[in-house]
Amino acid sequence: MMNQYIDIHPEVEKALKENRPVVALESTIISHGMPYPQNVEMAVNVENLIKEEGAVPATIAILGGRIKVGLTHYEIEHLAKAKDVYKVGKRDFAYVISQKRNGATTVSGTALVAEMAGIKIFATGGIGGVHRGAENTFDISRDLEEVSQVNVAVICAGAKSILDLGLTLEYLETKGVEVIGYQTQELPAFYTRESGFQVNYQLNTPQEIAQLLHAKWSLGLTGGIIVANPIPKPYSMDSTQINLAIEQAVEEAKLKGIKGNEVTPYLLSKIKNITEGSSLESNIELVYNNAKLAAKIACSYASLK
Ligand code: PSU
Ligand code: MN
Repeated sequence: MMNQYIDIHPEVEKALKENRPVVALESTIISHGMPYPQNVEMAVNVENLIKEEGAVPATIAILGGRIKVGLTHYEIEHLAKAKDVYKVGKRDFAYVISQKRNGATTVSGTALVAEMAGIKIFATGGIGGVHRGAENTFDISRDLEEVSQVNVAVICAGAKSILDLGLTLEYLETKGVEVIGYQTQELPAFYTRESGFQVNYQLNTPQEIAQLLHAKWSLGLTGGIIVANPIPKPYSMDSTQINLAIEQAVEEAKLKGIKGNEVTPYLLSKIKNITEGSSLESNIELVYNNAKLAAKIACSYASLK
């Protein structure tokens, strides 16, 4: 046992020992990103898709003060239903653990635990970033800082335009995080395949992404990368419609004085209501798409070592 506060699921531990591919998954998306019961269905399906690709899923969360790397179905169900779940990034771990509470890890929290466990590949929906108006609010997600510090590749569908995508790219550049477009030169914006912004580099196969990771980490260039994987065409939303919904949600959050770590969950649920649920369907499909790509990258990476 590498740390007295961490429980690694036996299947995950075995895979890690044998250098077999493992994909980390976050839990904020379950507890604070989607409503019940769609959240459980999504979480279970994602794990199955990763297994079908030949990798081992490891959903990460805190239960009763224990960091769990790999959850049982019962634990996923509990996390999806419970109301007393903290949203956990770096600053929240010590409190939630020492007080024996439940916590759902964000991209930053999950990346941190993945690093502790030795998991290199992590699939999610979207990452946090620099919020619009950050020049006044200083609201910049811990996700960016954490990804720049841990040796973990994050596979996502880009970032939502609830964020300032231009500033988010600048921040990542400062931190030395490369943004790789999977089969695209344009940064996808979560619900849509286009954003008007360019990625740093386009790569077209999981093998090439695994080779990039190998080169980066073999050279001792610490930190993660972002793989931006566009939402599949049949589920991508109309830009005008989704951007109107986002504008409206951002405006309402401002009027209501929503702040800090409540901003992102508030915006997500508002956007879902405004689009009458169609944003939720898109959100779920893009997570599946990212999980499959992440598993393929993990398999390629494992074969390189
Ligand atoms: N984007 C989504 N769904 C989510 C999140 C982001 O489309 O559930 C979650 C992720 O866990 C991400 C977190 O790490 O929100 C970022 O929150 P904040 O902006 O407070 O850093
Ligand atoms: Mn924030």
